[in-house]
Amino acid sequence: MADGLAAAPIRARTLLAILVFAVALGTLAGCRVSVGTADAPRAGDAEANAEASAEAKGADAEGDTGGGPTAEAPNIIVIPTDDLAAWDLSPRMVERMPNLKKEMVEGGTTFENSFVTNSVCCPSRATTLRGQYSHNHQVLANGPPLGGAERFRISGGDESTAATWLQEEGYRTSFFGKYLNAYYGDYVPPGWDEWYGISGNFLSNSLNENGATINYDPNRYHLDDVLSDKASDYVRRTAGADPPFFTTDRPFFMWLGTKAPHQPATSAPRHRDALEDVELPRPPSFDEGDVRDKPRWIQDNPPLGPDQVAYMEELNRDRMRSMLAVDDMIGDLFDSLRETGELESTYVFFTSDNGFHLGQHRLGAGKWTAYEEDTRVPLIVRGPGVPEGKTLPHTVLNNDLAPTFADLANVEAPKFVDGRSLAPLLDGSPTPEEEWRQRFLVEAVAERGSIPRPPFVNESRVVPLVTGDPLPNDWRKTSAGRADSSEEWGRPWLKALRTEDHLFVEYKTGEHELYDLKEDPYQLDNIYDEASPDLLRRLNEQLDSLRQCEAEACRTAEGGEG
Ligand SMILES: [Ca+2]
Ligand SMILES: [Ca+2]
Repeated sequence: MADGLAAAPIRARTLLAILVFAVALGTLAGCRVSVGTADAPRAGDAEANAEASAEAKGADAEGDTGGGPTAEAPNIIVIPTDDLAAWDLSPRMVERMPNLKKEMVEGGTTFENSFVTNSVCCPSRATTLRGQYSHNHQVLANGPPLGGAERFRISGGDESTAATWLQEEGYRTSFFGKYLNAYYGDYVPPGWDEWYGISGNFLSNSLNENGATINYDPNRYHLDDVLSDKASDYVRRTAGADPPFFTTDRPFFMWLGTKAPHQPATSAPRHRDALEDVELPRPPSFDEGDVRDKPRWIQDNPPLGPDQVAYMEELNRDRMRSMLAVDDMIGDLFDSLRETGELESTYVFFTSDNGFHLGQHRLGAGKWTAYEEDTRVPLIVRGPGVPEGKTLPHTVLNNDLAPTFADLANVEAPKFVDGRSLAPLLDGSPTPEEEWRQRFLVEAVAERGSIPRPPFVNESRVVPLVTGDPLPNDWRKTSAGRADSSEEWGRPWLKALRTEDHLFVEYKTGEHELYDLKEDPYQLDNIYDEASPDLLRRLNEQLDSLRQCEAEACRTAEGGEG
């Protein structure tokens, strides 16, 4: 609470000045300076708040009641890391990230069952922005023709996102870091007042800064540090201070998308020698011994070789090292929120765009599968009224973020949204788990569906698979190497149903996987062939009701309220 004390008098004073002046001019009625009632939990000194709130309510009675965020509407910050899996954030790793631990884990609520519905960067990011399954926003892959930032733009997807919804209602909006894949050039998507998007691919060290590309010399600048400085600077220069006369203290919505821990997972120079003792986790699914139960694209992979394992050890350490700069970023961001008196009126969401596998089921380093390793992502939320140091077991999705931002901002989300607001889970009296979502859809297109038709595979053109990088040495023997069409190259097209108890995967090849997650959380034993007809019928029905669902129909098919 101490952090909010400095801010409250400023806000109260500002509010009072605006009211007095507006009333004096007799212009309050019908004007757009909104000082609505305080629905959202509010920061700081209770007495000052009550006073300000009473003033606001009084003004409301004779003034404008619609449009624009209230003076007490919260700031919202979302931090989507890139490729950070839920399993990456082990208790041990959290110990190594003191700011994440203190500000988010101890200061907020951790969702223990948080998933993405399409475990690859670009589709997932479009989902986070629009609150839709990828079959509805139609950004299906990282690059053209099935995905990429350009597809999101051309299809009009970027014209209605959480950013545009909040901006239209008076929020200030700012974007820092990674956007959708294959984003470059001077284009600034709608909805963002300030834009610092990484321009180029995952190796890029360039930012499009409000239309002008700035190249940061990687020998001098660590890009996640640059993003951190820009984000904290944004808070300091725009928030907390007395607004200019005639204007309200408008809340902000911020996207702060890190490069970490995505490959090449370059750490900041100060962290190059850190975490020497970190070891690659080896769960029971690591280098899975018996893969006869699995579909062909897994069966084809030979056991992991020593070189592959050594590579993964080093990559894992680099990934975690790169997260240390993110921890510093969180520290600086919270410092800036405290200094400006904004902390107690700010929600912060820490998450990731997809999970990651590293040796599980004989796969190398990658994502894009329906396995738990790839779909489970961290989600930690801190903000006004959000219980501190708590965990929740509810099944939540990246589909839910955009409608949650809208709800917290008291803005109506469009009807097309498939996800549901998490606000009812954040107020200390969460919806009972049995009344919440019971199941959801995971989808993914064939991994290399976009590369040219045969002869498309040859020695010089082999591209590492996103599902498992690097390829085994004898890649020609894998289903990828044997594929005679681009659609069969890599992991085949899939739709999967995830229930509380089961993961049920249907591939375009006609193959299936079914895991009893209560008995077999590491997905070692595919029981599809021995499952009862009743169970299969039920799972097929549930999958069918989700595979092309839209909006309300998705929520109905997922079960539960919301
Ligand atoms: Ca990613
Ligand atoms: Ca097995």
